[in-house]
Amino acid sequence: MKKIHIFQTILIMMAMIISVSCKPKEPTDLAKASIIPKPVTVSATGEAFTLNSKTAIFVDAGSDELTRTGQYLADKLNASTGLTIVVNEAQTEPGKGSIFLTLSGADQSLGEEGYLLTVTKQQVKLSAANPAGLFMGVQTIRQITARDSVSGKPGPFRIATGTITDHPDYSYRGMMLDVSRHFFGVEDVKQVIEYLAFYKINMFHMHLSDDQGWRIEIKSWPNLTAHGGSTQVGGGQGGFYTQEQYSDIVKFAADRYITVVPEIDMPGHTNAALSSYPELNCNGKAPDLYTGTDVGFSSLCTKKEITYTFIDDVVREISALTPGPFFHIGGDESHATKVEDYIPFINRVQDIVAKYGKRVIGWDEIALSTLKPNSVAQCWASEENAIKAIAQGAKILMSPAKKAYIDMQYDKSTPLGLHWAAYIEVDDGYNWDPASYIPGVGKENIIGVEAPMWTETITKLDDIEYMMFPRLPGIAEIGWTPVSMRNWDEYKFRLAQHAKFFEEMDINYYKSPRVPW
Ligand code: IFG
Repeated sequence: MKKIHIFQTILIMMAMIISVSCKPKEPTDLAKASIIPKPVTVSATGEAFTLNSKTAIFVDAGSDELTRTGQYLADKLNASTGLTIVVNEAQTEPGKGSIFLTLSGADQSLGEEGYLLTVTKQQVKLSAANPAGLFMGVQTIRQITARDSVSGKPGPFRIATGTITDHPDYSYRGMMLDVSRHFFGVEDVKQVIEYLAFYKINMFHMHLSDDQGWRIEIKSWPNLTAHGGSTQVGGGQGGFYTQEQYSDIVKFAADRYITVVPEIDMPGHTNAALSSYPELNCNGKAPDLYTGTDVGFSSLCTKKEITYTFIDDVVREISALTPGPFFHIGGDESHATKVEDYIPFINRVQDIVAKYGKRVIGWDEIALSTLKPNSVAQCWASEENAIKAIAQGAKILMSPAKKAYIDMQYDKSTPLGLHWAAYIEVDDGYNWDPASYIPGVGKENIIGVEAPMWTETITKLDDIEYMMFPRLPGIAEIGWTPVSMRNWDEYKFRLAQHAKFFEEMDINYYKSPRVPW
């Protein structure tokens, strides 16, 4: 055979091998999809639904809320696939090739945020008893839509067929962002909220005041932001949210079924307020603004009536802008407040918060006071305080600094963060169970988990991303998936698969050596 023929034969064989190996691997095993948080039940049927230019989303007719969720899914799928999926109102049961979001036919036992996802070759059907459940299911659809089209043009994209029945273990799955030590503008905050939605986080706690900055406009006390919001750690220009901007953040979060929890830290961590109004100080003198990172040196004057007028105005104005049930009163590290003054202060502040219809959350030191039965102690440092809190009938929000503080360095080489509590590598942040972390504090005492991001060393969105990822997905799974179904040696492979999502969302994540990327 002439050489040319041999060469041609080899070329043809190579082309065949390449075409077979490049063919997107059919994602036909739904049980192998890398979903985080891990769903409660998944059963695969071994085929695939194909998304292409004919795919359309249908939602129950007559619901702006469902149309908004449908459009959210369309926008996300179109952005990642290049398709142009549109949203229609379903007058009747949609047919072949549809993605159907509906509130009918779902089991009420799935609760507020549960959903049932049924994928066949013909249709993707997402049903839930409540709109929040549909939104949670939408995140699952985003995660199981394989984007491995190598054709270079949109589609086809596939979703493995089967059924997912899912609902969260805890009702409070949160992240806190400290916008006081360093201020972050509305767009950065919205980007963080967008990331949280992808992992079914449903609570966003904003640490709005501290020694270094007051970050929320209070119309009756304008100097809090004019003066108290004018700087930050390191002396930068700081900043603050007008009430309109705060409301914009609240709505952006609510559209993603995320509830904002505002925190005004008191009586300690109040230098910015004290510097703004001399009358709030026991000696009538306003201290300078503070741009360092010490804690525990400031205290509102718990003996002065004007202090409670101030707090009443602040709680009233912020509560009026906050649809969520919680108001966080801080209460941590009040080393400059005598305990005999701290206790009646917290008691009185709880009454003020209740007057405005909100439920108190506070760092675990508030357990020293007489907690209202529906108050929540956020456990960060003291197991003793957690026990004191539940002894009073209060609930616990689990944020142990040694496990959940995502401002902690991963290890001693991490360029950002602190390590006073611990170095927290990705497996350390995943390998714990809130319901057995503190002896005597069981699941029945716990409303959920939250990952605080303190920002003494965090100055920009890239930094937030680096410390959030890849630990935040682990916190999300701890809050959603039953501990009996959680195992680091299995989770780490799912997490590794999420690198494609981090890259697609342009997230500056830490490539931990503990994860098999
Ligand atoms: N503890 C302080 C925070 C912050 C943190 C940094 C709490 C409740 C250390 N209080 O955590 O203000 O400085 O890791």
